[in-house]
Amino acid sequence: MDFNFTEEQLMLKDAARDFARNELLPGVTERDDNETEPVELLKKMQEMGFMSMMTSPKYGGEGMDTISYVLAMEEIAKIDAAAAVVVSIQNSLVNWIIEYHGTEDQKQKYLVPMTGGKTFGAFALSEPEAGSDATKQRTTAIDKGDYYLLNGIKNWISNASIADYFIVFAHTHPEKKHHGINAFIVEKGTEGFEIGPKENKMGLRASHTHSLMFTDVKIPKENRIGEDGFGFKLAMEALNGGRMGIAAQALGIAQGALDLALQYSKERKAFGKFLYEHQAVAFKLAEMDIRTEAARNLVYKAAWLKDQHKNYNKASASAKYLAAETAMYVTTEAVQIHGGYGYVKEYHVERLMREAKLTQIYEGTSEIQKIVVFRDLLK
Ligand code: COS
Repeated sequence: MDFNFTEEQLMLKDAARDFARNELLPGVTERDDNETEPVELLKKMQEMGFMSMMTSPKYGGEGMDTISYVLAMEEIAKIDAAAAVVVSIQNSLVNWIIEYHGTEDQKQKYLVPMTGGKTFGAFALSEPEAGSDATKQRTTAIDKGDYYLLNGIKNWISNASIADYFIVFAHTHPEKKHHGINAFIVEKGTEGFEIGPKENKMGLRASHTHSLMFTDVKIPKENRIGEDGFGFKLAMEALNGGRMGIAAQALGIAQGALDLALQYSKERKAFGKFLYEHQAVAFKLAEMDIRTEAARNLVYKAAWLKDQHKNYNKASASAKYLAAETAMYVTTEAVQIHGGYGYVKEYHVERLMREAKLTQIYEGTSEIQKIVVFRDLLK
């Protein structure tokens, strides 16, 4: 693996860093306080290509590799993890699924408008009783000849407030267990499709999360993605890549907190010297850096494996696990180094700590990542 990044990769990283510092940073605390989604900024990011970094230029994307993607994701998440999650879901889940498994008609009808900046997409797998245990889908899509009839509820759906297109997983043949699950593209505004109220979350409050309700929603036959029964496998494969985006997000949160703690330790004096001159603080900062660097190496390795078209399932789960645990550790230490100031909003680290917690939960908990890794060990 080559750590000398190409000029193109570094240009994207720099563009993401500049956008995050200049456009996302002002107002990030206020948006978190007020649960305000930065819709205009997200659209701007779409116009700049951040929402379709890995999508082929044939469908309006940037055609960049996965290394570029994780470099950019880290820079965005350092400043605004709520914007970063929109980028991750759009790139790794929605665009990837339609580009790699959609029909040509689906790509033209749904992918091209999203890369073209007209709208966003969402990924709807989780249900009230099917989070980690994703095979237990209760949503059904019954084949009615010309269409599927969709009924059920989806939970914890990011991007729901800004998306026009939803990739929804449902059982078409419950008796076939996970082999009876399919994925469908459902358009916002379809009769019987309602978006529930926004969740009041601990962190990532500027990224809105909703439930979705489907009551006798008619889905055209041509909106099924892939072969009949391919839905569960599709969800798992999409999550293998999605976890890399969340790993990069967690990495950005960790690095962001480390940067803030280091800076603060050079400004704040206690007992007659700067905080960093106290060995207790210096050791903390060193450990925060060591762990962040270890997580970074796993994130890059997972991205590199994907770019080399090698199996990256175990690597992306490992990266997601380590980066999320590291983000939680580093942000907690960053709050500690800031003392009382760490517990108030103006220093950002308390927000980063709340954001870190979600990276241990969504797109598979830390425990799920260990299941994926352990199963790979048994092969
Ligand atoms: N990549 C590709 N395929 C996978 C896979 C992976 N990481 N994990 C499982 N599969 C496939 C298996 O190969 C199997 O396919 P076949 O039956 O055709 O051989 C199928 O999926 C079922 O696998 P398995 O029996 O192992 O499923 P389990 O119910 O035991 O669950 C876990 C496997 C726990 C790994 C899976 O349910 C999971 O990832 N859950 C978390 C889902 C999640 O992240 N939810 C968060 C919300 S989505 S934002």
